[in-house]
Amino acid sequence: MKAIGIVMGSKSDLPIVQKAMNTLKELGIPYEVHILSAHRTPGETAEFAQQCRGRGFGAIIAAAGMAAHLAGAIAANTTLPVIGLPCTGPCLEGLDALLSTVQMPSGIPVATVSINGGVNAAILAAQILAVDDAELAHKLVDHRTTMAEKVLDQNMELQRELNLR
Ligand code: RP5
Repeated sequence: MKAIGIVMGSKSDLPIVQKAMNTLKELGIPYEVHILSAHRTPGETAEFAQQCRGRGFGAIIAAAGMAAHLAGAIAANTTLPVIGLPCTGPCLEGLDALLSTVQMPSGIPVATVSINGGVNAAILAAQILAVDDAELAHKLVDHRTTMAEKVLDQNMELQRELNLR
């Protein structure tokens, strides 16, 4: 199975990235995690992106906040699918990162998930790998079934609570 490359612009993004790491782990998908910044380490970021196909990654998750250019900078240097994960910063509640990540010019796409959407970044990465991996596709179906069961259980519990009043 191919691995997922995860990059974050700063260690301060780790709590959001941790959600992606946990989800990939649950699905049994190997990953590597690095701190690389589009602005503070532009050379190393470009070098990483240029090498990531050769390193056996199937997709890249790029998490960054504020004027978030990390996902775009990676996408500019690889034809692997890049998933942008906008993170909340000290102001603007992540809207700055969302717009910086999603508004890519024509020709260099970034598949952007919701602000702080670490879980969805991992699931989307898994879905990309599952295009030609039937076992992983089954795991994703099981994951959805578990989610549905949780919702139905919560609903049953709510109905019980409401009927008690
Ligand atoms: C971005 O700037 C990082 O991705 C982070 O979300 C934000 C703030 O970085 P720090 O100042 O916390 O290192 O590049």
